[in-house]
Amino acid sequence: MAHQWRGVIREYADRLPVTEATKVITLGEGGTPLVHAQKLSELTGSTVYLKVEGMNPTGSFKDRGMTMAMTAAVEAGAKAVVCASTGNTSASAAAYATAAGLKCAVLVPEGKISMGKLSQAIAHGATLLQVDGNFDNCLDIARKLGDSYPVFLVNSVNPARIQGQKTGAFEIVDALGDAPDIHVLPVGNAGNISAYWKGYKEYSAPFESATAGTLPAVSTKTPAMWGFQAAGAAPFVAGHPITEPDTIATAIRIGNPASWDTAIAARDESGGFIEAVTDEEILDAHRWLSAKEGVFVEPGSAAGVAGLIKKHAAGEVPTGKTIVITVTGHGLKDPQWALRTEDGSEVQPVKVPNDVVTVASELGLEEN
Ligand code: AN7
Repeated sequence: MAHQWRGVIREYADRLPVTEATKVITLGEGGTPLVHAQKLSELTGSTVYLKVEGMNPTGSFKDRGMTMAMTAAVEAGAKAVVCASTGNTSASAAAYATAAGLKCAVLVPEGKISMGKLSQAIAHGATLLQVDGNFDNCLDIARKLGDSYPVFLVNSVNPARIQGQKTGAFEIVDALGDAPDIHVLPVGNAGNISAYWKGYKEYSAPFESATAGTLPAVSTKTPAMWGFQAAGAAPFVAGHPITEPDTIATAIRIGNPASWDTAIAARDESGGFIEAVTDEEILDAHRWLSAKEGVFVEPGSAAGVAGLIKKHAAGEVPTGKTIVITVTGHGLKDPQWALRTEDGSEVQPVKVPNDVVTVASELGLEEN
């Protein structure tokens, strides 16, 4: 009989802070495809895979953390949740709050989140407030609300979120049979790089399960973590927070990452780095993924691929290795970028009359 994936909490219950009695809030997140990236593999001479997180229920990796955060909110007896967001967290929080029967408030930077993400939060009935400020300002307010008002904070400063997101690393090791040599991903608020590193570390050593005793190590190694930020929003590259972050990749338009210390630890303990890619490099990688690999992502999600391509051009990507890149969100979140050509002009679909001969000629086809 076919096995229905049960969501990350039930699939990895013995490695998460839950018990048999926990009321699990899930939309079936996780279990996302690990796709062999043929052209990136050919380019680099390493075996490159894409962990396609756009396949989650709300179209981004945020759902892995949100199932845990919303489960924790219900366990804590919360009636309402709040988050700040560049868009994906708000979409996810809104959907999971609906599943949990909780009220949801989301704070987003005015004019700086994509239409798809805005639509999701509204569709799921969240109260959406557009703040006259950037994501970092929104997160400040959300934290203060969580501290001083009766609302439960579901941003990744809530450790439940990181617990859920670490399952991405588990799935990759389970699929490959061991950890990859290098793990590449975009870095914004830095929750995900922290979560993946936690997951890889936990899988590489015996694990004291709260419910199942000592679990044996699953992997023999851990990968080097390679993080990439947008050049206009690269506090880890600068070495300090940025007050006016700017990039077309609105998902990662973040100047003061909440998970600063854990991201630095992930970078340094793993023998990796966090570097920057320009908006043009991000858009080139976005185009590469859709046109060469068949995988449509939102611009921010392409930052990791942009970084790998840039590192390869600099001769700094080893051959013969296994490399996994997390592509974090779906292309339909922010589809307008696909309609922009390399020179920046708008793609104009060709109009034709209702006539097969003209259509065939337009397609360059000759009759058999
Ligand atoms: C597609 O939704 O911060 O480094 O508020 O949406 O864990 O923050 C989104 C971040 C990468 C960066 N890719 O991950 C939010 C938010 C996509 C994202 C990131 C985000 P983190």
